[in-house]
Amino acid sequence: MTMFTSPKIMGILNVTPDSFSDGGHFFSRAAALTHARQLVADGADLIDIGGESTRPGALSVSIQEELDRVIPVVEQLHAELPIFISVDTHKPQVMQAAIAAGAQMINDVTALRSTGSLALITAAKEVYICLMHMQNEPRTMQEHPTYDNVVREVSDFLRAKIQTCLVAGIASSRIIIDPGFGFGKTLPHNLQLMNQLQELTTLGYPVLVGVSRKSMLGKILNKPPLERLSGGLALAALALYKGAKIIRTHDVAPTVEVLKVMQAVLTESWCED
Ligand code: PT1
Repeated sequence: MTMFTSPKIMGILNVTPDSFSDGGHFFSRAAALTHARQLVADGADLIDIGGESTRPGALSVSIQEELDRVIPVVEQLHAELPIFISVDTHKPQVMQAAIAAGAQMINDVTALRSTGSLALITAAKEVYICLMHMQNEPRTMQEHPTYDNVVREVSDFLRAKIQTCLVAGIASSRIIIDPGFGFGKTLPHNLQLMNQLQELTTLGYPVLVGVSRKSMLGKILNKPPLERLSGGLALAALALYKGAKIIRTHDVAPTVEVLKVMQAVLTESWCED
C-alpha cells in the first residue's frame, strides 16, 4: 500500500497484559498474534499495535515494558503476514525499535511532542506518521476540555504540526492527520468535529478517525463498550462520507462491510467477494 487514496480499515491490536495475567509476556504475546491473524482474515488493511493505553485516565508504562510488549509482536507479524503495520506510541525509543522491526507507520497521539521523535521520523524515509490532536495528556485530558472553537483549534494545531514536519524534511506523502476523538474533548466537541470533518480533509492529508467503542457513543446510546458496535458503524459511515481515509476500529469485519457497501454506491459499481 503506497497511498491512502481509497479508504482503508485499521484493526486495533492491544498488547496490554490483562488484569489476571502475572505480567508474563508469553500469554499476551500469543493472544496478540492470534488476534492479529483474525484482524487480517477479517479484512484489515493495516494493524495498529499499541502497548500503552491512552484512554482517559490511563497510566503510562516504562520504555522497557512497552518495548517488551510491542516489539516481539511487530517482528513476528512482519515475518509472518503481508500486512501494513502501524505502532501506536509516543516514545522515540519504541518508535525506533518498531521501525527496525518492520513497522511502516508510527501513530503518535502526541503528534511528535517527545524530544527526538521528529528527527527520528524524518530519518525513517519510508515510514508514515499519524499526527493526532490531544488537549493535555491522557491522565488529565477529560478533566476540563475547553475550546473557543474546537474545529478551528484542532485544524490550526494539525496545520502547525504538518508545517513542522515539512520544514524538518518529512515528505507530505508520509503524513496522516487525526482530530483525536475523545482526547481532551466533551461530547459536544466530538460531535462538532465529526459533523465538520470536511474542515480537516480540506487540509489535503489523509484523515484517520478512531471512534470505535468510545465514550462518545456510550453517552449517546447509554450502552457499555461492547454494545456500541452499531453506533460505531454509523460513525464510521459518516466519517467515510465526510472524507476520512482510515478508520481505526476494534470491529474490522463489519466495518469492512460498511466500506464495501458505501464504495459500491459512491462509485456505482461493486466487486463481488
Ligand atoms: C485515535 C486513537 C488512537 N484512540 C489514533 N490513535 C485510541 N491515531 C488510541 C473514550 O472516550 O482515535 N486515533 N490510539 C484510544 N483512545 C481512547 C480515547 C479510547 C477515548 C477511549 C476513549 O472512551
